Amino acid sequence: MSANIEIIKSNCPRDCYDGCGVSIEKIDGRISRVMGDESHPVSRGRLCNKCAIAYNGVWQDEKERLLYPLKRIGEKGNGQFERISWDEAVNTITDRLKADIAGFGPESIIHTHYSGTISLIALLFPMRFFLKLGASEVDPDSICNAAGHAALSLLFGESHVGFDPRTIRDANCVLIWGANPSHSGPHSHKHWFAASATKKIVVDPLRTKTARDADYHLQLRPGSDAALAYSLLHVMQREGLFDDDFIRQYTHGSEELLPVINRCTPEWGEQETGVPATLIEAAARCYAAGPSLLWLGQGFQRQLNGGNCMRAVGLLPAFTGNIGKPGTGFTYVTITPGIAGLDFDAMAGAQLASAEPVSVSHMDFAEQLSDPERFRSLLVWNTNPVASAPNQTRLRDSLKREDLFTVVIDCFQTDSADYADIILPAASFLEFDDLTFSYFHYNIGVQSKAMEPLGEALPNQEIFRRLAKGMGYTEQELFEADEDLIASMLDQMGVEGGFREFQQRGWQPVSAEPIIPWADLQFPTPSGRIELASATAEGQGLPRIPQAITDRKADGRQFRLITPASDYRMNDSYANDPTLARNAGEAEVYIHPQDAERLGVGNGALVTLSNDSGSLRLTAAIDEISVPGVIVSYKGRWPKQENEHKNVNALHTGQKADMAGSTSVHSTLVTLTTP
Ligand SMILES: Nc1nc2c(c(=O)[nH]1)N[C@H]1C(S)=C(S)[C@@H](COP(=O)(O)OP(=O)(O)OC[C@H]3O[C@@H](n4cnc5c(=O)[nH]c(N)nc54)[C@H](O)[C@@H]3O)O[C@H]1N2
Ligand SMILES: Nc1nc2c(c(=O)[nH]1)N[C@H]1C(S)=C(S)[C@@H](COP(=O)(O)OP(=O)(O)OC[C@H]3O[C@@H](n4cnc5c(=O)[nH]c(N)nc54)[C@H](O)[C@@H]3O)O[C@H]1N2
Ligand code: SF4
Ligand SMILES: [Mo]
Repeated sequence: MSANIEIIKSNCPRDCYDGCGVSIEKIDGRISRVMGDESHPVSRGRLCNKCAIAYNGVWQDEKERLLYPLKRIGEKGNGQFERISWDEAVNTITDRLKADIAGFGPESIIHTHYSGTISLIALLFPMRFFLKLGASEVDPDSICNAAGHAALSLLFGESHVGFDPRTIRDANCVLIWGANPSHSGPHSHKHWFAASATKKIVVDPLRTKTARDADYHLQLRPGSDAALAYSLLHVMQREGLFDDDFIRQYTHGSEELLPVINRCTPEWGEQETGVPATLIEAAARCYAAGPSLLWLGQGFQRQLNGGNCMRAVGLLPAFTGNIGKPGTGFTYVTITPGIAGLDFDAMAGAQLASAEPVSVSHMDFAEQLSDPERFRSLLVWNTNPVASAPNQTRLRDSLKREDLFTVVIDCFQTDSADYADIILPAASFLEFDDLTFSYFHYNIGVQSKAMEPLGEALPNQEIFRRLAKGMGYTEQELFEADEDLIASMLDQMGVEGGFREFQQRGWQPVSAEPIIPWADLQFPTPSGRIELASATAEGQGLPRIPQAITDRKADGRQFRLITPASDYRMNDSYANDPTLARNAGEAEVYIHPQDAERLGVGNGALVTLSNDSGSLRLTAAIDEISVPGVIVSYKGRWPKQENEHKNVNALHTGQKADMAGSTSVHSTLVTLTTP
């Protein structure tokens, strides 16, 4: 008898620039392989080397997945649990939440969440529950990209609308500033960036694969981005490369910046940034000649002056008129469904909020959670803060509080789940229908159910429907069915034919022809122009104009530790996959040969990094990826899989960037000692 082979199209809902098309092969009703969708323009038939392994590994492995609701039976943190029913779990949680509300108010309940999945319903629907509840929230973007959003909003009035990558066909130059798509968006790197015939400039303190594939690599010292941006502007102005008409008509406040631009010669820039003046000149000419695309990474705003850096780099398109025309513009974190017409606020239940929720930065979370007067209950979903958040040691101490009631919702038994009173098992993206998007390219897609949820796992949205029922809520938005949510979102985004038909296609661009954002050159700022100088900034206690400043340099005893996206890890998702763990090897720190020689550290030696937040032992890898004074270790390990049950976030101090209470993780300073 011949086997019955079926192919189901889906898309990857990880927090990744690529948003790959997925093809799920089923033989006789069982998933035999999860692969890349050959028709998808970004992934072109391949998943990344992380998901190709984990989607065929731990995601389908009953021994690795959370299967049932669990209640804690041991000490907090030691991971001993016993199975309970969904009814018992829901009742235990809602009884506690009701008691907290009655005794201490809804703000005493806090939830933390991020982008474990970004499929739209699983990402947004749970917010309805929390807004109705009136719970406090850990500001999600403060762990990732909040400073950049705040900075771009000051300049352009909006930060979620980026260039359409298809317009690279009209560009002569692509400038990637502080992103490393060779890791963080590997298909976009390969097919969009490396394969393009445009001139390529990369600004990164590390010699990443993205940097190696560029014509010009400006290997600046971390935190010197604003100085570099100003010296690029100096060269452009000196050589008559500014678009004076554009500046006059569409920008506000340029005259306030000119004296600074005049001062910032490329020779000064070389001193401040370490980038040779001749390279600054060449890059300035290349970008200003245009049409040029500017990819603003999330990496470079994770610095103490990250907001200022983003404001300064955002000046480049404004002074050169590289915006609003084919082959120009910038991208940061583009919310494609929003461009297609999706009302995010309504999906996330904004109408259910009776007051603005109390918001706490991730940078303050560990400390504030230690206060019993402030927070009584914690719900963790779509995130694993013990692995990803700052102040790891402090956070663990707070999570150990006996009087804190903690619920963790995840697909896997993470380090954070080990501290839960109740664990709820989340269904994976293979197990329910939804819609997906990318925050780089202009496609939206389906997420297709290809198997029954393992054990008694449920999608986030169903979990929150059950909790809403347990709370006695009656608003219909809290119970809307997936089919209706999907139909409504497709309708808003103008996708024709319904979900089943969309599943046959798998994905589609939000428009047949590339979209040119800001073509009308109207910007949603107070002046309607690009605000180079900003009264709004001043009102927020920030400088009116971006400052030409540089972060302190590491002083010879201290190192600047950068912990960016790893090729082997997707944040801290599925780090429990044994094949991936083998491929990732042991945790290493990359040290420049000059520093290694000075300190007498050999390849493979154990070194200890320490600062006020903690210490971490890592294996030294002597490598020229960085500049002297800068060391690198990749993010995404599960503490419990490491020797000391810690990862790099034991060193993340939680010091805030200059804007939006955002992370400064790439500004981390450490001392390095040998045992
Ligand atoms: N040192 C250092 N630390 C960093 C960073 C850095 O650059 N350096 N980067 C920061 C950044 S940018 C980010 S975004 C954060 C990310 O940090 P996290 O939010 O912790 O990481 P994720 O891997 O996105 O997702 C977390 C969890 O979501 C779970 N999950 C997946 N699908 C579902 C689902 O459908 N439902 C539920 N309930 N859970 C699901 C996964 O199993 C995983 O455990 O880390 C930050 N931490
Ligand atoms: N494989 C993989 N892909 C991922 C993730 C992952 O963990 N693994 N995480 C996802 C998430 S949540 C996010 S937010 C994105 C992040 O992806 P990116 O936006 O690429 O950000 P990072 O990886 O943090 O850092 C990118 C680059 O910024 C550089 N950088 C650090 N400090 C500075 C500086 O001071 N100036 C400049 N110019 N550059 C600097 C780093 O050296 C690094 O090469 O990736 C997503 N994609
Ligand atoms: S994590 Fe990114 S690169 Fe990997 S399959 Fe998903 S979308 Fe593609
Ligand atoms: Mo992120």
